[in-house]
Amino acid sequence: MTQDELKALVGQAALKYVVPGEIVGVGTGSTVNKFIEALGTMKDRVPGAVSSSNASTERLRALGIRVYDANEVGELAVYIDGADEIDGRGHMVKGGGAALTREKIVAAQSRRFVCIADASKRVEFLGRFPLPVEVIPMATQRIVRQFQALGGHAQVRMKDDQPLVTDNGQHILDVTGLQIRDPLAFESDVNQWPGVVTVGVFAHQKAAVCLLATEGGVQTLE
Ligand code: ABF
Repeated sequence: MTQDELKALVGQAALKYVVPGEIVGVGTGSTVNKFIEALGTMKDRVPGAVSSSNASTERLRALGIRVYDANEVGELAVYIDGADEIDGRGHMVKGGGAALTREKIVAAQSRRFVCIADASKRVEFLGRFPLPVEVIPMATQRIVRQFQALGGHAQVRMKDDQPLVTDNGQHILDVTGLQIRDPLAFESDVNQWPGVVTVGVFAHQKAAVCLLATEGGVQTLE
């Protein structure tokens, strides 16, 4: 199977976690795009979605799925999103798609995080994938030095020769060279640094369920 087919498989498998009659939290990325396509087939059974990015919002609306503002609704039953890395305890690195802040907000508003990914995302320890961190531009160079002190190397993510600007008007640092052995402590620590909007470690908002697409089918890790 191609990676695209694996993503489609797991996107389809996530439908069984959508609660009929309840608004669903929807993440961002190419795996989630497959889930959104699948969600289109049951759109008459859900009142709508809360989305974690402008890109997902556009796709949802194009399928006729209503998108609610997070402030218009209360707790969501389920949030379905991808990841860049996931460990055996459901801790993830996210933000390769630059939507990590809104992803964390919608995840925090949801009772259950269902992570959908292909098997290449499963790791023993987080840190191989460059860690995305959304930052207030004024604080960038100080945060770069703080990561340097931890043995990391942070670079501003660029797009068309300019720093990429997120949906929230901020910048992204991608940090290599980190070994994140204690994701909960790491997330809490970096969150305290002035100018950090969101660190891409999702340990406090970890996945309750991970659907992993493999050649042999979809594995469910709980
Ligand atoms: C989002 O999309 C992100 O947090 C993660 O960075 C990315 C995974 O994308 P893909 O499904 O395209 O690999 O879930």
